[in-house]
Parts: sequence; C-alpha cells; structure tokens
Amino acid sequence: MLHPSGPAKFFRCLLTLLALSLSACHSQPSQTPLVKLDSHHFQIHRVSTEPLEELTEPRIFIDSQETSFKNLSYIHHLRSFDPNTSASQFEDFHTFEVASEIELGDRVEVRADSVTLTGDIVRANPHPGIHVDRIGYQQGQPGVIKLGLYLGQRELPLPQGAAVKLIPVDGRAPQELSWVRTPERGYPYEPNPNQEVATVVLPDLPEGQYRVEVPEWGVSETFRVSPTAALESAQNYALGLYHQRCGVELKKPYTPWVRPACHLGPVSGSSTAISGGHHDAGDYGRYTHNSALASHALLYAAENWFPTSPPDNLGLPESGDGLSDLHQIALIELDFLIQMQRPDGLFWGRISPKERAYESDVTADRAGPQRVREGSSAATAAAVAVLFEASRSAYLHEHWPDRAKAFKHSAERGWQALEKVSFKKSDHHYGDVFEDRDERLWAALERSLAMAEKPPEFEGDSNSLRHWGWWPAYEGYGGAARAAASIEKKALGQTMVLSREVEAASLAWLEAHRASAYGVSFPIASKRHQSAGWFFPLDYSFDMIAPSPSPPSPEVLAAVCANWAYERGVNPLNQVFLTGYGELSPRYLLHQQAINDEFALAPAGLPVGSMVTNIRFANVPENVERPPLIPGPEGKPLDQRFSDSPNVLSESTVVNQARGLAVCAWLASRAKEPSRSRVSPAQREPR
Ligand SMILES: [Ca+2]
Ligand SMILES: [Ca+2]
Ligand SMILES: [Ca+2]
Repeated sequence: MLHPSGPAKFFRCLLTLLALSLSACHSQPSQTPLVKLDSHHFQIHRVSTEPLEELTEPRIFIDSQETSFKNLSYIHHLRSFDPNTSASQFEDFHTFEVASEIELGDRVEVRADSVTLTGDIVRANPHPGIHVDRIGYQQGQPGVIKLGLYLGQRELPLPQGAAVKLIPVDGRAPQELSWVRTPERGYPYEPNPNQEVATVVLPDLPEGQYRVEVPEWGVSETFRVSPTAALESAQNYALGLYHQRCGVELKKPYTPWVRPACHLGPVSGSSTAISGGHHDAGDYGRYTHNSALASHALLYAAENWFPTSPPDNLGLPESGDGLSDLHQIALIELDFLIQMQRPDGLFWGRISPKERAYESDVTADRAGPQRVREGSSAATAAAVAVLFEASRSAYLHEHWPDRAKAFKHSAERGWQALEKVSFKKSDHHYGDVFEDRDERLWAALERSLAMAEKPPEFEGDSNSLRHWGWWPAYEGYGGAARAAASIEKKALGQTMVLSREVEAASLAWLEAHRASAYGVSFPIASKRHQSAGWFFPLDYSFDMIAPSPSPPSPEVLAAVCANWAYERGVNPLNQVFLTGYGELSPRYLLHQQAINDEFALAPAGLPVGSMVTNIRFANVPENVERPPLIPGPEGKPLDQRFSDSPNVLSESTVVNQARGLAVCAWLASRAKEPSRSRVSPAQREPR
C-alpha cells in the first residue's frame, strides 16, 4: 500500500550495491567505493554479515603517492538482526580527513594490517549528511532540512558559507536558501554531540519534487512536497491501529496484511464474554490501563482539536460514514473496557494467554486460550476516568446515546467499588507510577464533570505531580490535568495547580525541541541521565498541541512538524522510524504478528522507538544465536544507537499509536487551512 518513492528506492539500491561490492572484503585488494564527503574527507562504508573489525594502522596512497591524513574517525552499527533466521548485518564507516584536496576520480588505496582496499573517489549521491523528510513534506506547513554527519570521534565540519541551493526537479529555477547552525545542548558532557548541525528552513513550496545541493558536500535525496502528506501519515497511523484490532478479521482493501479474526474463544476467569479492543503492543495482551490511556488520547483529540469536524477519511472500515473516525476507534476500546468490569465493579487488569506469558511463536489468529488477570486499583481508576469522559461527550450523546449511558453507568459502578479499596498492585507495571493517586484524581475530576458536581480538592505542588520530578502530565496526572483545564478556573481552587500542568508539559517539550540539533523533543532530563527507551516523538507533540490547538503559536507548530519529520528521516541516521514505507522502514521489530506472519515487511503504521540506550532483545527463539551488541555504553550518542532489531526499548504500545494518530490527524486538518507565516532562521532562539 505504501511504497518508497523512486528516489528513495534509488538510495537503497545504492546502499545494496555498496554492500555487494564490499561483501568480499577479505580477499585482497578489494574494490571499494570511496565516497567524497567534502574537499578533505572521504568515507569507506562497509556492510557485512559478520562483525567488522576496525582497520588497524591504515596508510593511504592517492594515485600511488602515500598521503598523510589528519584524522581517522570510526563508527560501527548492528544494522539489522532478523530473529527468524538469526541473520545479522553489520556496517561500519571509516572517515579519513586528508591534508590535500580530494578530487573526484582520484585512485585511492587504503593499506591496513588485515586488508587493502582500493577504489576511486566518487560523489556522495545522495550525501548522507543532508537529512530530508523521506516520506514527504506537507505543503504549507513548516518544513526543515538538517545538515550534519556524525563520523565517530568527530563530526563532519559544516561547509563554508551558509547557503544551499534548492533545486526543483521539474526544471524550474533553483533558489538559494540559508542555513543556521543549531547545535545540541543538554548532555552532561562536552562537547555535546551534534555541534556541527545546521537547519535549513524550507519556504512555502508548490507541490513537487526537490533536491538541495550543499556546496562542497553534494546533493540530497530527492524529496516530495505534497498537499496530502499529513493526511497520508494519519492514514498510516490509523492503519497501524487497525493492525492491532482484536477479535476481527483484517482484510482488503483496508490492508494487504490480512489475517483471520483472532481471540474469539471464551476468556477463562470471566463469567461474561470479552472481545474486541486492541492488542497492546508487540504482544497480543490487552491491558486495561493502556486501553484507558489510548481511548482517552483519541477522545480528547477528537473533542478538542478539530474546530470544524473530526476526520472521517482515515482509510478504515468506519471511514466515509459521516461519523468521526477517532471517536469510532475510541469506541472499540471503550466497548472492550466495559466488558473488563467485574461483577464487583472493579476492573480486570488484562487479558493474556491462559497457560504462558507470551505467544511469541504464533500469529494472532492461532493464539491459544486466554484468561483475565487481576487488575490494580490504578487500572480501575483509569477505566473509570475515561468512561466518565466518554459519557459526557456531546458527540457520543448525539450519535451513540445508549453507549454514552452505558459508559456512565459502568463508570459510576467502578467509582463506588474503587472507594472501598485502597491501593492494590497487579502482576504488571502499567499504571504503577504515583501508585494510583494520579488515576484516582483523574477519575474524581472526570466524575465531577460528568455529574456536574464540585471538583475535588487537590493538595500538593507541581513537583509531586511530575514523574521523576520533571515529567509533567504523565499518565493519570495527564488525564487529570486535561480534565482540570476544562473546568472553570474559579471552581478549581487548589486544583488550579493541576490544570497548569497541561501548559507545563507543552513548554517542557518545546524547550526540549529547542535544545535538540535535529528539533526533536527528547527530554532534557533524559539527556542528563543519558538514558533512552520507548521514545516516540509524537507523544511529545501530543502534549505540545494539548493546551491551545487552534491556532497554535508558530513555534509550537514548527516544533510539532520537526518531531513529525524526525520520525520520517530528518534524523542523524536518515532512518524512518515507522513501518509502512517499504525498504525505508524498520523490518525486524518486536511484534509477534510481524515475526510469525507470512509477509516479509512488518504491518504498516507501527512507530518504532528512535532513541535507545541499548538493544534488549526479546522474542528471539531459544535456538537462535544473538549477535554481539554494539551500541552499549561506549560513548556513542543516544541518537546513533538504533538498530533494526526486535528491541524491547523500541516497542510501541497502542497509547503511542493513539497519540501519534491524533497528532497526524491534527496536522492533516491544519493542512486544509491557508498557510501562515513560518519561523525564519533569524527568529530562532540563540543556542
Ligand atoms: Ca467514520
Ligand atoms: Ca499511577
Ligand atoms: Ca513476517
């Protein structure tokens, strides 16, 4: 359904050619393309199925003359790991800086202890340090291109001057654009990574295909500017959630990743039937807490972010029926939630396999019997909160009045049951942060809104509301904050402090965007701790949009677009962190259906965590040998550690998917409005 564009295919072909030409690098001497990065740097890129060794004691001969070099930088990656076959791909890059000027066509020989490589200097086409949105920019929305290349121990220096040429592929006149240096800050060591990184702000461009040419460096991949890029993105995210649907057949024309209906049998432990909802993540479990957070994200966006009407064009079976698709997806989850309520009013915590922890070796439709498991009080409180929220939706009352009534009844029953129990943990960690204080407060606020009663008093300061002391609007307190923000200020009293958390989250992620060379809202506190996992840029965009979606400030809009673009290739690795884009997408993610189904590519629309501390494998069969771990604590920046592997730290949940869908749908709805002024480089904050 979604395939890479021609130029993107070309880029991959080029890499494949490089890989092929290097596959025999143990025979000597080996022919190797030597890519010119600028007038004094050239790079050797090797790809191999075996771990690669750094070249030792290399000497360089250019046209048979030994030439001294000033610097040699080295970086290597585990490029991919296929858990089904245990096939690994390793890659490494040696970058030489030489004193003399490099000419295209120069014949170079690199003699190292173990190997001699020879080749001609060729143009980098596309240049790996020019980072564009590989899926396509949304016409009329702020778009940026980033310049920068991490080489290992150092970075490629930015070129002289501060201009690049934007070249329309259709032959229209090129135009000159300027770049501005946007170095990274926030890591607790010097120098921070990404100091030689610059931003080119694209002007308003007509639909078409473009390239940029950077003096001394070369040209970018061809990229697309399209009036429908954001809508296509929303449709891909919607498709990703479709792929997680439980209890229904996945079929054409909605997806090529078809599968029969799954998990239709009775659920042990429950006296009533339970079906539907979404698989939580890469596994087939269905968790009450995440189910509540996902339906809340969809409902909240649907109710608050669309000044006219929420979208009905997401490419789903529900699309085109005149009803809001976001509400309809939320309803799938809400209908599941009320089935998770026990006779005593509390909620089960999850549904998972009856006899084992995970079903890593089967497709969803071949999964065995399931059973319910005990839930935490946090899970019940989260379910109560979102059911009250749904029950007060005017949209639901208009279109599904019976369901709105049923949700309210269920929520009140849950609330009454909750009042009789104190904090209770379950057998999994979802919702454990702040124990159940956040979910209970969220439920209490939603109840006061649904019942038109006085809101509860909250006694505490903003620090006590933040995960690890710095993360505003986290989980239940996020829901509570968004509920409080819709209550009249004077009725809130002390609880005012809570409503301010919506704005605080927006500001925190805007500040993170400003501190990032690539414009991504990776939390500054995570930089301080040099820790990353489950990082999905659109989660942060969701929080940035939440306080004032229409109209957003130009800087918020630019920040949301930068996070969106980061996932689509505007990042140091030129990696697309989302499935559905053919060869551009990760392939070996931690996803039971993807691992076991007959399709080579993973189902579309699944975000893959882009920033990771390490690779923690899961779902790798016992008899499959794991490759050596490369990223590790060896000083490689966090944004360089991604590997196309079944990494637990990159696994998304339906909550990430729901937030991502909401953000893309919002961007698509904005695309219908006339374009507005954009942030120019001169207006950017000094760094
Ligand atoms: Ca619809
Ligand atoms: Ca909690
Ligand atoms: Ca597969």
